[in-house]
Amino acid sequence: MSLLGSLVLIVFLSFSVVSIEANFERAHAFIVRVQNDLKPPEFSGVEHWYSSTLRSLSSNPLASENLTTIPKGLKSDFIHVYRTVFHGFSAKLTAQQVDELKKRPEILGVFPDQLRQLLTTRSPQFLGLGKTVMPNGLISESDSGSKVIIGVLDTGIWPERRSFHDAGLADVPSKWKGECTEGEKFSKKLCNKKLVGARYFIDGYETIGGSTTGVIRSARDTDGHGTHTASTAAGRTVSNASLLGFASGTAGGIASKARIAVYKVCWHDGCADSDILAGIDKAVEDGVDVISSSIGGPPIPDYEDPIAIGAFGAMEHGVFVSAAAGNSGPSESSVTNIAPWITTVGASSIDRRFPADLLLGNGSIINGSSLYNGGPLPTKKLPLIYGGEAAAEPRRPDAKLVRSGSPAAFCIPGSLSPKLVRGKIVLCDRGMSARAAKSLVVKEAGGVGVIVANVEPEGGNIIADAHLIPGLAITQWGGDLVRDYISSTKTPEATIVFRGTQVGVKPAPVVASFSSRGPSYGSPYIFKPDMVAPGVNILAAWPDGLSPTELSVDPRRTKFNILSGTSMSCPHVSGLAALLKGAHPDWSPGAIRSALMTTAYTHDQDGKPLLDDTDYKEATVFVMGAGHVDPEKATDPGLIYNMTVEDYVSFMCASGFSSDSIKVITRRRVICSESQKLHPWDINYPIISVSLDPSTKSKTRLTVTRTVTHVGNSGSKYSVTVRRPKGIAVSVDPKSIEFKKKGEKQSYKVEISVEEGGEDGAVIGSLSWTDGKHRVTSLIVVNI
Ligand SMILES: *[C@@H]1O[C@H](CO)[C@@H](O)[C@H](O)[C@H]1NC(C)=O
Ligand SMILES: *[C@@H]1O[C@H](CO)[C@@H](O)[C@H](O)[C@H]1NC(C)=O
Ligand SMILES: *[C@@H]1O[C@H](CO)[C@@H](O)[C@H](O)[C@H]1NC(C)=O
Ligand SMILES: *[C@@H]1O[C@H](CO)[C@@H](O)[C@H](O)[C@H]1NC(C)=O
Ligand SMILES: CC(=O)N[C@H]1CO[C@H](CO)[C@@H](O)[C@@H]1O
Repeated sequence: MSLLGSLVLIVFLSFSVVSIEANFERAHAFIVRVQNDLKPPEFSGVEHWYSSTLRSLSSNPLASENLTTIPKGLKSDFIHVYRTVFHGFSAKLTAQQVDELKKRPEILGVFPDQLRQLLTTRSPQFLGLGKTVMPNGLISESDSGSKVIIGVLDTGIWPERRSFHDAGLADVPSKWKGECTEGEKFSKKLCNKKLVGARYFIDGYETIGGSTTGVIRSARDTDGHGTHTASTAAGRTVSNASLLGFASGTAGGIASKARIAVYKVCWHDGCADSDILAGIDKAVEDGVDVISSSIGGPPIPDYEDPIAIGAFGAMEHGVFVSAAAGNSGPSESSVTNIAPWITTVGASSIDRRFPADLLLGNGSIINGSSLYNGGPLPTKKLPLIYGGEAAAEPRRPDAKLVRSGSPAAFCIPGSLSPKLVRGKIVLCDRGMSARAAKSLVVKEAGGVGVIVANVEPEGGNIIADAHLIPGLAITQWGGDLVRDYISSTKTPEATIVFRGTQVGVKPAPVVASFSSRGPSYGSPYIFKPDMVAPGVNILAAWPDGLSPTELSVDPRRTKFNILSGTSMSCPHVSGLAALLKGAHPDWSPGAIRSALMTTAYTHDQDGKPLLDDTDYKEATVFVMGAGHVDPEKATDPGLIYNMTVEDYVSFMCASGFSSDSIKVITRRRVICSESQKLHPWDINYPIISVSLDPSTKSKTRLTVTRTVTHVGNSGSKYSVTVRRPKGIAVSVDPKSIEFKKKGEKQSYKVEISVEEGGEDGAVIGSLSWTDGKHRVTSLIVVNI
């Protein structure tokens, strides 16, 4: 796990323990899944029934004299009641009450509420919404998603930004049933034909004990994350956008006419599951077509994850759910949001950078990146020191060399000695604190420049920041070289040259080292992330009153900011899904994902394999799923691998989920025996994955079945080509398929077997169906 990842985890753990103990003794917030069809007829509605159930529990919190411990603003027995994608409620319960509830026949599951986190890499960084992802044919075919509504679950919105104006937009689609909830600094008038709805959900967050200091009780965004993601997915086109002059040009979201509905579920300390679920529930009830959720928690089994369960309900209603994969890469199996019916998005770079060079005293030039907008440093070199050797605490006499891992090495506040740092450029290791905060620490200690160096395993993923003093970010290898240089001379010195914005950078795209990876804990047959999209250096709208570094001492204000994270890649796919839905209103969420996956590319602009900036080796299927999204091709994929609710139920049966676990997800009884004939590898997912074992005779060959739906307008004939995984034989039957009309389905079988001399590990190949015009590609992954 990355240093940043462990820091977040530590903060999260200590936070939840403290809050539960301090605020609520032993009672805690829970989400309760109820089987609604068991409601006795004497209750007029489910809420009445749930309420009666709660009041029948021993030491009911509302019935007791400790009523005062119920948080302010919690007016009823419930935190939330869920009606659409999830049946049940959330409430504050003691352990005893939970036990009592679990014994009741109608209770399908009781989940402790918890906080999840936003998935930016938290510090200002990069690039603009490049032309790389602006699909022209798709834009016109879908009318930029004008009839589509995207529900954004995030920190709210800054509605006055130009990105959210509604000039020239058609009327709000008639299916829209949502509302613009009034609140602090947010009047109903702020909604328009672009921002069609805005709600906020804070009761779960308050119950769990999240900090409410300075909180604005409305959908207004005081964090920036939600404004950024909403404008990435669906911001209007705004000319003359830039961050402090960087990445200047026209900024626009992917689906620039799609409508935005905001569900503010995230607050200062994170986002409570109970509130996220309330957001999804309302969004689907309101009539959104796409849900965009750049929020993540630890990966947990689907039937224990209320968000995965809510997303299942959304999928049943035909709503496409796209979610961020997480920023805990490059650790293996770090991917979050792993439910098979969620589209999980990893992050890659685009072809725009902000180059800055570090010139060392011995003549070496190290390439870096920066959004520093102040004056240049003198060309005459300045003294250079490593933070690890400039600690404020007394230095041990033997501490000659590099003290990596110490607070001073990371330039943590208060760790640097002003005496050692004054007038110098300071090398700080990335991690343990926000990158831009390091420049503030150096500045306060009297330093004149800062170098933020990646440490293992961040590799080549350099994130540029709008530092408060001249500063730049460099790679892990650059950092090693600078430390070597510092220890090789008595008078280390350096200077920094800033080179503005550069486009057309190669190679691009490159998968970001922070992007969370598979294999997924969920299932070896579903790949997470499913795909990658731009998530490095993304320029999008930013609220008033916040600096680009998010540091309170930073006086600069800007209408756009540059951020990185899978938080930024998720809304790219949400916007693409809106365009695809606009062009093809009858497509299911599974069809939209299939179109994005079978047309994704695994090669960069020069035709070389996509790289992973951890080590600049080839990105594997566990890092990028099917590959990088290609919007133009996705609009006309030729064939799709559709997935229905029944497909997912069969898959859960075939994967060995118990009927009870499945019932928790589906809300209805499922008898598995019927569908168990299916093997989990037969799920109609656009990547084929099997496990074979050359040493066990019965496991050296497998047959996989897939069904394709023809979505082209006229009849056509497809034939298959196979790129065999190393040491594996693949045979497809039939080898060609003819379709007479749109909507026709055909199945094919793939026999996969191990040949002599197969290697251990995962070997990867692919099969493509082509009709001369389309190319429908599925990766084949064989685990040996
Ligand atoms: C573009 O933005 C810059 C800085 O925000 C401003 O100084 C300039 O006047 C703007 N130009 C136009 C044409 O709006
Ligand atoms: C480093 O930067 C210099 C000057 O900006 C450029 O000429 C050179 O190609 C860069 N090297 C790499 C490896 O990007
Ligand atoms: C500068 O010093 C570093 C570290 O000792 C070394 O790797 C590099 O080659 C040197 N550069 C030149 C131009 O000598
Ligand atoms: C896929 O399946 C769903 C659910 O059965 C259906 O509504 C849809 O029309 C099918 N085809 C496509 C292209 O989505
Ligand atoms: C009925 C009940 O639970 N009373 C408790 C209320 O809270 C105080 C402490 O805050 C306890 O001492 C009471 O037993």
